Amino acid sequence: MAKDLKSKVPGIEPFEGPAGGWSALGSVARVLKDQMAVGRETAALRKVNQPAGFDCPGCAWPDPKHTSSFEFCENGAKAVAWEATGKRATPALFAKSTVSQLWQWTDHALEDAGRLTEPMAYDAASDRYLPIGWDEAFARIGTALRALPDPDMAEFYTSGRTSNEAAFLYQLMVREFGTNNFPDCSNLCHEATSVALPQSIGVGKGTVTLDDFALCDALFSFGHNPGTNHPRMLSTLRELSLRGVPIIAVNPLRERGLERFASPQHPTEMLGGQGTPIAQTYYQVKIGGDVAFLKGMMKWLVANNALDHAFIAEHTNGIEALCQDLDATSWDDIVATSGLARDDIEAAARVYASAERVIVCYGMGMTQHRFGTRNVHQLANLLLLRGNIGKPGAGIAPIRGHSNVQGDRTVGITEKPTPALAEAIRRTYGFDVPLAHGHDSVAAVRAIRDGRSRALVCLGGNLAVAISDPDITFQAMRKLDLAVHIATKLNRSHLITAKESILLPCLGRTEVDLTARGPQFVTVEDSMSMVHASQGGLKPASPWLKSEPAIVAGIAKALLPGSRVDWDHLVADYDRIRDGIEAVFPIFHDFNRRVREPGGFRLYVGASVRDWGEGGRARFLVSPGLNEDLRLQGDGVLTLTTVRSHDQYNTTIYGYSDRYRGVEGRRDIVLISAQDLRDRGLAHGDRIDVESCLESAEDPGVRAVRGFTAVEYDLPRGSVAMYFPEGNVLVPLDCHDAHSGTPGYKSVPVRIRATADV
Ligand SMILES: Nc1nc2c(c(=O)[nH]1)N[C@H]1C(S)=C(S)[C@@H](COP(=O)(O)OP(=O)(O)OC[C@H]3O[C@@H](n4cnc5c(=O)[nH]c(N)nc54)[C@H](O)[C@@H]3O)O[C@H]1N2
Ligand SMILES: Nc1nc2c(c(=O)[nH]1)N[C@H]1C(S)=C(S)[C@@H](COP(=O)(O)OP(=O)(O)OC[C@H]3O[C@@H](n4cnc5c(=O)[nH]c(N)nc54)[C@H](O)[C@@H]3O)O[C@H]1N2
Ligand SMILES: [Mo]
Repeated sequence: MAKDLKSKVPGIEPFEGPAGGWSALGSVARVLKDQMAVGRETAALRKVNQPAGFDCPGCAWPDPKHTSSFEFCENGAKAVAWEATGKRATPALFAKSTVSQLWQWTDHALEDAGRLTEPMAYDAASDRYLPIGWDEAFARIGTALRALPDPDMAEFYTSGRTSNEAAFLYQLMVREFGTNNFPDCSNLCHEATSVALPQSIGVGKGTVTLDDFALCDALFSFGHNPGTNHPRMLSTLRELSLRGVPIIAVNPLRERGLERFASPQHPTEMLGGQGTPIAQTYYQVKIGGDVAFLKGMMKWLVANNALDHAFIAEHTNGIEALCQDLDATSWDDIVATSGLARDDIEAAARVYASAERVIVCYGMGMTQHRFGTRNVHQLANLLLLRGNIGKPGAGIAPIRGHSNVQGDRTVGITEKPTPALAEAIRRTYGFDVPLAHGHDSVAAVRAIRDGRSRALVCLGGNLAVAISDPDITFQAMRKLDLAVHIATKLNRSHLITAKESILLPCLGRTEVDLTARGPQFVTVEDSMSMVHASQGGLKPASPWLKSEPAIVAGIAKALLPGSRVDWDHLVADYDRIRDGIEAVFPIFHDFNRRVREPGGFRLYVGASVRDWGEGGRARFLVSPGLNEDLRLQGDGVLTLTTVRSHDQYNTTIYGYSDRYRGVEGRRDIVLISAQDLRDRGLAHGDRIDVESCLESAEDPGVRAVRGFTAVEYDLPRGSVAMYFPEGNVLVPLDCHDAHSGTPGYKSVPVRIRATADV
């Protein structure tokens, strides 16, 4: 598209540079200046991902072993600056502004108020949050929870920045209380992975380590945006590219980080301007067209006898059914659904077949669909066809989001406890664990909507904004008896007040966590099952903050007067919590010793060594068709995906610059192809309304976003994109993957028309 056309719309100007480079350095300098605590933050930055430092809260991409030089990362620097900020949201702020006034602030402004400094409780009479002592806060929470007729009427949310230690204590408290209601951010994220991969390969985690990337000879990237969401991965991709390894990107949007990267670690590249090319081939698949693309590749492999027959015979079940399904799938349908030519898909299959060791990476573009689980099954099928799981240099790599989202699940945050977990907790702590399955995130919000749940406790996060259908969700949460938020910063969920609402401010990763027995460290697990220690060094943002483990223990003591757990003993010394984790989860054997080794240790992942779990074999799983629900749409319907901008961390809006996509100073846009604009008689820059075509039996009504600006963009015809969370109003709660509950944020059928002048 012509540059002059683009510049006519305010804030829209194509970005020609590489990912990384000087623009990334400039952006970090700006955020440091804006957060007004340069000394504190730059001290913090020197400790990111160092052997004796703290784990970067930015993402779950692993660290190279024994990192010795600071690995520059724009995303990480922003996440650290945002937490280590000099700004404070003190009681004075809450005295000045009522909750109704704060509600009018933008999401950016709310968090930009700075770190929460004291426990606060909502006072309905004055519509204000007022300071409250810790003991009083814990007592009120305990009383309100115990007043519920049934523990299953409370929901306990976890966001994935929480450490293993805090998460373990939290699930212990909740289970002793008597429920498995554990909605968590993973339900909104990689749940499709956690459901699909155990069915395919016996374990719900990735099978590769960072070392495998040095050995692979082809890499496929499906539906993730490393330049923005896991920038440290770009160093790995750059090395592959320089080694001549083909990188194949499959993504409806041409993401700059997958195109080219200038590494700030390499001064010569910074001088050169355009950086290192990343993807050898870029397939702009239609939104939701990945299964078609994958089936096309697999059809070619079968037709050309490019399978690893020995591996298939020894290690797998189900090949016949897969071949029948591929036979029954026509190339015409594959081409129509993927939006790609047969020759191109076959070319991708040839690259795949000529490599001995292939890694497939994927993110939210695969999981956040009504058919997320089916997407992940097909990725596993592709790898299994050539024995690309369980050997060096090959495997599957789900790219996790939050820095400890994987660890939280490993240490027991799950609404579906196994009998083995229940038994291990009973043996270790002497109480019976409920076995009935609890609520995931969508089920929790539905229960709140229907009045079946009356209390919500959140260990971090911003559930109301992160989940689908905010209009329904906000209204529902206002009817709660109790809302508790353990948080570092103020966000919109905190302003949705219940009869009793309590805000508990906690220490962040960057800060010293001191108990009577000395400074403590916590542990986290990255995307590749590496567990390591994280210890902050900064002075806490306020003297009243408590650590997450201490807050959980405080609530537990108030909630469970006759508890079988000695909470004070555990939180005095986190080694004791880790001993508990090891007692309940044998894969953590020798935890306290192994985590003290530089770089930590890797948890056992069976599929990495071709141990396929129950049944002894990996399974080809068939899902007939090509996600036909995408095509039941009628005339003029487009498929909308919701993505992160370059200047946000989930619901945390750092600023309004989506640099690599050429968007500055705004978020109220819809990216749409020239052809789709023309078909509707629209032009670049027109104001448009987006209406959801998803009907909800549970919550009928029109879901729409009005007055956004159409931005002509290089996208496949029929595919449009806007930002998360602005797009969440278009997704009804009951629009989710049937198997994993993951909301279909990435394939919403919508209609677009010009905004009517009023
Ligand atoms: N700076 C920053 N870092 C982050 C986060 C953040 O918000 N900001 N969030 C963290 C979290 S919790 C997570 S889960 C990860 C998320 O990291 P990503 O998985 O990269 O998340 P998204 O921004 O949602 O981007 C999804 C990508 O999928 C593509 N896509 C959309 N629909 C489809 C489709 O149908 N098919 C295919 N093949 N591709 C599609 C989009 O174009 C986009 O490039 O990042 C983590 N890291
Ligand atoms: N439409 C659409 N919706 C989506 C997505 C999408 O791609 N599209 N992505 C989904 C995904 S992948 C995810 S993971 C969810 C994210 O959902 P959440 O994890 O619930 O949301 P976050 O925005 O990460 O949470 C931000 C808040 O966490 C708190 N916080 C930050 N650090 C800490 C800490 O160290 N301790 C504690 N206790 N609190 C802390 C701060 O108060 C901050 O306001 O959103 C989901 N929603
Ligand atoms: Mo996520």
